[in-house]
Amino acid sequence: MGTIVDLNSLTEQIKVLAVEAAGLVRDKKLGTQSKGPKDFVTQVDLCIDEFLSSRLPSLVPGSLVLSEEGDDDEKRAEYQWIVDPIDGTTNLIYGLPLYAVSIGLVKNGRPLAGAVYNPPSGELFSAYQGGGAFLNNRPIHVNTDAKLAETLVLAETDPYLERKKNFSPHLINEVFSECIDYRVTGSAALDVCFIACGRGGVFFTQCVKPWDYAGGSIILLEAGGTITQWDKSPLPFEGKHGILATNGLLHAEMLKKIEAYLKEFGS
Ligand code: 2AM
Ligand code: CA
Repeated sequence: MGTIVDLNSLTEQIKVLAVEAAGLVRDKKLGTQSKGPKDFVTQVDLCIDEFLSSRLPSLVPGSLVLSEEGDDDEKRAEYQWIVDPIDGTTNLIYGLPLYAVSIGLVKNGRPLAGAVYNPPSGELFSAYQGGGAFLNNRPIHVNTDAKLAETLVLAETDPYLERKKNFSPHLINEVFSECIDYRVTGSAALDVCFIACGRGGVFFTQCVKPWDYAGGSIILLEAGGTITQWDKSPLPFEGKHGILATNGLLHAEMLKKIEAYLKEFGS
């Protein structure tokens, strides 16, 4: 028989762990290192990673942790924690208050529960399957913007991609000519949560990895939104790919735009 999990109490526990993890490193020296072109990690990321990797598995028997800062050869399990100790590390380094501790629980490749915590604001987003989505324990919903021309768009710029293969700035430009305006927060996890609570109607980016959206995806779905890859296929929770997160109403219009854009410029 499979493991039976009480998602309500589990989500309360991961909310506590996300806040506790952020508290552990409040006065820690950053100790910034480079992981690759325009891609950084700090001692804060590593310290939170160590804490969450040691605490999460005991919450669900047999579960394993996949973390941005963990081992590459992490094994897969029925219940998988997908963790970004700090999403928005470049913001943390520059003192911009847009970064988050993100914890997602996925069962056989489907999102079950998540918590995303932004320490500077104290905003804690959370959800579990079937339980609704919350910001600091108050219910949240996507907005009702029904046209691209009538919404605010969030996007990331994918600076670590090779310039010639990076379509994001061009697509942003294309969308910008139509929407009210766009914003780049620097944290994909927060972008997804911001769509969940109506702070924009659309979020897209060309290249993310599972830890960037695992926590936020269930929060957006429970808030009434839609999240897929750029070709409309479901999120794989592995590899790297584009994502489109919307209030649901704008998904088809954006998919069409992405498809047309890639046909013209994308190869
Ligand atoms: P990070 O801060 O955890 O690295 C900013 O453009 C967004 O993209 C952030 O969510 C950031 O997450 C993520 N990001 C940064 N480097 C990345 C990479 N090499 N591949 C995929 N996503 C990345
Ligand atoms: Ca990270």
